Amino acid sequence: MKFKSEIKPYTGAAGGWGSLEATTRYVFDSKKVLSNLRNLLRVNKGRGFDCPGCAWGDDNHSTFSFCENGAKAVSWEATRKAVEPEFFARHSVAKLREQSDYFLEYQGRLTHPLRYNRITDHYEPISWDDAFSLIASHLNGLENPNQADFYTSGRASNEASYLYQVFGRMFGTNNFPDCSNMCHEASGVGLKQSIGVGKGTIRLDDFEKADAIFVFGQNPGTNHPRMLHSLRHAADRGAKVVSFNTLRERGLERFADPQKPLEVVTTKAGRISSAYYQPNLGGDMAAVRGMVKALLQSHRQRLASGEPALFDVDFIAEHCHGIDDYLAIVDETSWQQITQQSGLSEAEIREAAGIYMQAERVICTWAMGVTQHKHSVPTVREITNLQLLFGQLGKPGAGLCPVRGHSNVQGNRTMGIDEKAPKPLLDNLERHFKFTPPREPGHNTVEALEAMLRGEAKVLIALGGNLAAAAPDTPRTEQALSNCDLTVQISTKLNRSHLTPGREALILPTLGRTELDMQATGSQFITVEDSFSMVHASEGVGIPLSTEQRSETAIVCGIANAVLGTRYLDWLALADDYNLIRDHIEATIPGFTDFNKRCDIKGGFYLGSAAAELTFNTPTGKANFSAAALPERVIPMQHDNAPFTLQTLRSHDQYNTTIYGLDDRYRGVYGQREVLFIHPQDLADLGFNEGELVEIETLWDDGIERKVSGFKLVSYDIPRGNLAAYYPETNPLVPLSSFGDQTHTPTSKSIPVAIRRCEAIVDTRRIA
Ligand SMILES: Nc1nc2c(c(=O)[nH]1)N[C@H]1C(S)=C(S)[C@@H](COP(=O)(O)OP(=O)(O)OC[C@H]3O[C@@H](n4cnc5c(=O)[nH]c(N)nc54)[C@H](O)[C@@H]3O)O[C@H]1N2
Ligand SMILES: Nc1nc2c(c(=O)[nH]1)N[C@H]1C(S)=C(S)[C@@H](COP(=O)(O)OP(=O)(O)OC[C@H]3O[C@@H](n4cnc5c(=O)[nH]c(N)nc54)[C@H](O)[C@@H]3O)O[C@H]1N2
Ligand SMILES: [Mo]
Repeated sequence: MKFKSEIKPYTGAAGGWGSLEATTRYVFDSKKVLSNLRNLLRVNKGRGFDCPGCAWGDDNHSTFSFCENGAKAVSWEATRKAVEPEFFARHSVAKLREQSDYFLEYQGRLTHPLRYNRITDHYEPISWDDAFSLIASHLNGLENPNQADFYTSGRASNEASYLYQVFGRMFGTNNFPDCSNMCHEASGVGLKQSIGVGKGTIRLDDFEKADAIFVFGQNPGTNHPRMLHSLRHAADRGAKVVSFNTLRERGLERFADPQKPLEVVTTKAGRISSAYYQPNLGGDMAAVRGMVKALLQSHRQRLASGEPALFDVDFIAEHCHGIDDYLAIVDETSWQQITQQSGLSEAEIREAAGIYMQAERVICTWAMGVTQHKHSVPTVREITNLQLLFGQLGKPGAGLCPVRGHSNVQGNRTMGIDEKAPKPLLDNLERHFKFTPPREPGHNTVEALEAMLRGEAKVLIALGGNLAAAAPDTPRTEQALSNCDLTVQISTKLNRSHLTPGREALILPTLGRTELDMQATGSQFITVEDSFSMVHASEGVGIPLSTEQRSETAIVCGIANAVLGTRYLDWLALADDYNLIRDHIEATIPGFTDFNKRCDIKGGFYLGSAAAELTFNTPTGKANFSAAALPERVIPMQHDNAPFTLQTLRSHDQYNTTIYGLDDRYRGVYGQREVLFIHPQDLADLGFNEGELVEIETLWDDGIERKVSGFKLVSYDIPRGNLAAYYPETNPLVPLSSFGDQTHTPTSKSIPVAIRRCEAIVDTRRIA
């Protein structure tokens, strides 16, 4: 395949023609056009299947409820291309390692269980029974169950992830590292401390009632395209959408609705953001603190002149704890520190505060621009502080909304994929299944990798995902995986993690969510939970490519049966009938009463949120203000001054480590991924030209060299001193030892770096 690489600014709106054209191009590229389209039409409809794209909710009213990137995800899964055993006979693992992630993905679906042969360096077919026995012999041979790690990526269904954690705990460990550890961990931790529940408080239709929506550190045009509909409709009826984003993101500026044909034809595009602020990387806590400082001043002025209070003093008195300490720290925080850290002027921050104050009902949303920093927990809590001051909880059109990533990552946590399992969950499992679950916390993702590096963790089982490419510090992550005695990847597609096998390794091919899941009692459906705590059923329709592929649920049951036998549970009976699994969920997880019956409710059922009902399950029984000082510096530093801070983000043509294509249309990048966005004046000061190639080096004092080279400079609307480049290519730059306080989330959005010109660059990887 040949790619023409060019950089040209995108002038259209997000959504619109470009979006439709790209969707159909992707669908028609794949060989099974008709069934692909039929699949698309059923996404999120009736029972149908849940879009494996993102965790945004469904409104259930538009006829075409899919977005361009959901369409890509579906058609990518529905490809009829297959990587069969002959492919692995032809290519050694060493040879495959020379290929790009794009090449690996493009080979198609995995169809047979495979076992790595260390002597030949090739994967070879293995029967399912032999694969399960191999896993059992490794796991049962460990000195201690904590030598095993059970990773989960957020696509796994409620049923599969529930059984997976039950199995892991019966086996004896709480080692459940998951993608959430690298993602929204800070939202869970921060919200739990502030409002007693680690989830958002709003529902999808709250967007129809909000007067203002503040969007922090998020790029919905690419990553949650269906959110653009909500933002666009809100903007159309006069609500203010205020964006805080380090980059100018096209999708936050204008959006044409591809689901309204007329609009597409006329290319009329609605403006989304009424105000757009570009803080420094990591500057959001300071920005919000500044807004509160300005609002506090108005509040006091009002009180002094006998006017009604600006803050919701009744709400604060009745529902909140810690207001005095918080306001004291706001008073202590200087404007100088606020403007220096946020990179925004006092005037800009006062303007944002002005918009906030005019709105009766406010929603705050956020994603990775907030959660992947060292001080992400206090940042999430600062956003919560702002909302609490104005009583923006427990009323329609208002609240807190961390916008999740993977389509079922929130459900995974609800189902107990949690290395720090809450006591009530363990108590319930103990009571219901009559075993003694381990009580000490297990490994999160960074701790699991460290344990593998030290040789303490010996077996890794991965229920989806691509740890080798998704985790930080690539060479060390790869070393960690290779150190294992056994790595097991339950996957749909070939990826980098298969190419860093442990001493022994298995690839177990699984069905995707769009596919028919036929078991002994008939076709099965699974359930998922979206960002708005809505649980709904999802049933695939596509005919699986191979009879050897198994559902994730069946694979988990097969492993558990081989390892534990029927001592606690008849695992194979559960795999035959997922209703039985849902009965166990009902018996052990709060909120799932009548689970099987409620799966028939169209659009799903709401799990409820205590905080949204103003019940705060915190130790104080109230919503807690957080009186944290601003961090000493916004980026984690070991050197005194790094010239630049780098964020690593997603392009339009990727789903995390899955690379669909090499374009990033809204940012005007075509046919390439190794680009570095930089402010034009920084470029000029360095004496570099646009298009020149540079080497990027992390400044971190642990004696390890971290560099990537051959990145093309692209001048961009970004604050000075800030840079941006795509993940996963830049993961070699993120130190494993640089993570968020209280979260262990790699600081993927704030890496201290230097750049220098690199002369010749030899690209050894081939595209296709
Ligand atoms: N198509 C598609 N959809 C996806 C995914 C995908 O890869 N592709 N991934 C899924 C997953 S797992 C997740 S977690 C979500 C991710 O969704 P996002 O969080 O939107 O993903 P990123 O690309 O990491 O974008 C981060 C955004 O925050 C901005 N930003 C970065 N740092 C800062 C900061 O310090 N302050 C502010 N104010 N802004 C900042 C960046 O400029 C960028 O716009 O999307 C999900 N949906
Ligand atoms: N530098 C940097 N690093 C990051 C981030 C960042 O912004 N910057 N973001 C982080 C975030 S937010 C996340 S969530 C993680 C993502 O980390 P992961 O969830 O581990 O990675 P993915 O790329 O989503 O996993 C893709 C693989 O999952 C498998 N797969 C796809 N669908 C299915 C399915 O239905 N079942 C099963 N069993 N397997 C399936 C395929 O084999 C595919 O190759 O990466 C994190 N890493
Ligand atoms: Mo994520």
